[in-house]
Amino acid sequence: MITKINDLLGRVEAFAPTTAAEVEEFRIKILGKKGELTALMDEFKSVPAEQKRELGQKINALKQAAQARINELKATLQSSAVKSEAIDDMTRPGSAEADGTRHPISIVKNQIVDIFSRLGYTVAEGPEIEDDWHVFSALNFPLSHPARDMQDTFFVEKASNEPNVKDLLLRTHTSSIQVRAMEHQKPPIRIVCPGRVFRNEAISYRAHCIFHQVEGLYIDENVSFADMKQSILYFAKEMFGESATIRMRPSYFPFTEPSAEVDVSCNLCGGKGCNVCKGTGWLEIMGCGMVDPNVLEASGIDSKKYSGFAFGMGVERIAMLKYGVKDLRLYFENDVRFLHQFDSAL
Ligand code: 2U9
Repeated sequence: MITKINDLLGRVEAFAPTTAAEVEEFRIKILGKKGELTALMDEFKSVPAEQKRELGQKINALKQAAQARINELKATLQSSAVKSEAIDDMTRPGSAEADGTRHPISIVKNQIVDIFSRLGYTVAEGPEIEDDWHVFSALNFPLSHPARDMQDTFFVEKASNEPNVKDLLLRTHTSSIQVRAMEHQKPPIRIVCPGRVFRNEAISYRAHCIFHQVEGLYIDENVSFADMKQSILYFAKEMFGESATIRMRPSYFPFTEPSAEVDVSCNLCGGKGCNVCKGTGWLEIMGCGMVDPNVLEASGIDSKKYSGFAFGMGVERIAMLKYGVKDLRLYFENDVRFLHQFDSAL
């Protein structure tokens, strides 16, 4: 019996298969119910008692060695099979990955910027974390204005009690970019300022605490309200179609005087009145006005020599009107089923 055990051990150690199927065949032959090792175990039952200890140990060692060898061979042959399959055919085409598409807010932001760049505006950008001066004081906001309140604006906690460290906040509009431009440039200034803004608002289908604006500023000698009206009409026609018309309603902003809200004729009903324009035939698209002389002076521009106009619009709102999106939160969820519906070419 000892010869049979040693012989089987030798064959297990020398076994060198090339496929996993050969290993399985070998396993059945040795360890299977009718296999050689099972037969040896049966034979072991009738060996004399004084040989049982030595032979029992040898059979156990053989069983363990056979099992370990078979497991090892299975693992190596399976992983090399996967590898050889992977490099099987170098000319096989790869699996197609779906292309991403540009986010609708980026598409519309780029369209707005492109339209104004055709009127000679250049793009200016600025920091999202700002100071009180560039967001409020330089823009003629009175100290009691509600926007300066914690309820409406996100303030950044100071890391130290240094009296010289300015109060920092997340910009509530991109107007701070225009203030910085006026501080560093002499007129003529003709800029569009796209960017993210932050307001402490409860999130709903029509409001979010983060949104995107594009604002514009044009300062030179003799810039008039008529120049502003014509520039905005050009924008409305480029954005909403040649048949678009605009109307202006008087409004109030601390940084412009006079100020106006701009409506565009509803492109869905052609001005007749529908549920999108709530029966009025008009859709509000932006605010605008002549830059308040106080604002020009605060940034070192002579308000006797120069005048200018400014405008501001929410990109989400323009995109909602253009694409008929009813819930603003969709822009922030990044669900590809929503995002893939917009043109990726822009
Ligand atoms: C400077 C001077 C004037 C920017 C302007 C508006 C009117 C306006 C809102 C539209 C919807 C913001 O996104 S919104 O909530 N904006 O109505 N913004 S005039 O006026 C400026 C900016 C900078 C130095």
